[in-house]
Amino acid sequence: MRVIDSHTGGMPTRVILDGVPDLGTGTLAEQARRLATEHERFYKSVLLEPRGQPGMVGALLVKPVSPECAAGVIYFDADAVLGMCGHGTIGLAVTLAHLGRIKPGCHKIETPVGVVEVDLKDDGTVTVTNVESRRVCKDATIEVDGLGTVTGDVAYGGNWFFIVDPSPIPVTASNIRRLTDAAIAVRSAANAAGIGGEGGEPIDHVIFQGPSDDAAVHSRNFVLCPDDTYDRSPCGTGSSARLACLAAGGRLEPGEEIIQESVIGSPYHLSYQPGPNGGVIPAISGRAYVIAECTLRFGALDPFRDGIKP
Ligand code: PYC
Repeated sequence: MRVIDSHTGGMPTRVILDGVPDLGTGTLAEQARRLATEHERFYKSVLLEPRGQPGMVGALLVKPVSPECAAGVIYFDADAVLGMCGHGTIGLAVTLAHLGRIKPGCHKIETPVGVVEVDLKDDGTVTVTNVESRRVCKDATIEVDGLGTVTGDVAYGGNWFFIVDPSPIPVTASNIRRLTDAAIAVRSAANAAGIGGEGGEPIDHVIFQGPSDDAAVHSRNFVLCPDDTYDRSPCGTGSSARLACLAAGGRLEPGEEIIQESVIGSPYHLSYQPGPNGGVIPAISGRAYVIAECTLRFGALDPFRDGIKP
């Protein structure tokens, strides 16, 4: 299986070029469901150690259903198939350019949750225009083991987020272990309380927002992913959900640009335009770098062929 690895603000993406199971026909959402239910062993084996690394997101290239799209992609982490992935889309654009499949300019990419657009600049900066994002609940209150009462917003940005602002724990790299444990507890409590999307979708990511040390930066975030790793980037879908909350709260005007940094200090430039259904259309700008081109091997005698299961 040939793959190309990149990182976006430190967050790895593995684009899979070939050697993948047949996901059949139908929409990308249907193909993503098949990947999640019928090929769990396969997709986890691509990302789990020793073949993969913590935090890594896989990007499975598929034929787009919509002919206007340059590519179709299904993202997944080591625990779940994702609706969308912002850092992965920045990594994908840089990888497709590396392969000579796209040139600088605007390109549409099809994902299970809809068509997104990438604008690849000559200097390698990529702006992702994401699917419409929205806040669905303000100030939901939950009781969390070890933290007490926690209040947060529920928002959609291509995945489902519970956003706690301000964070109960300072958002610093030295606190990553504590932040991870607290975010796992928040996600469990939110899901146990039945808090999630309008259609009953569970919370898959948790965000803690805190201040940055840099006056030019709007805020710093910590983002917990479904596989219990943290996002090294500021999380494109999480930043989209955050923009929806800022817009709904009247805290950011359309077109106004802010910088969001991750817990390790990686920046994204963010802005939005009003969406057709009352939400926002987010624009997320960042950079990615290709770091490896390799062939993955799955030896029949390898006791860790499927990866080390946590
Ligand atoms: O950038 O949207 C994102 C993302 C989701 C999970 C990891 N990164």
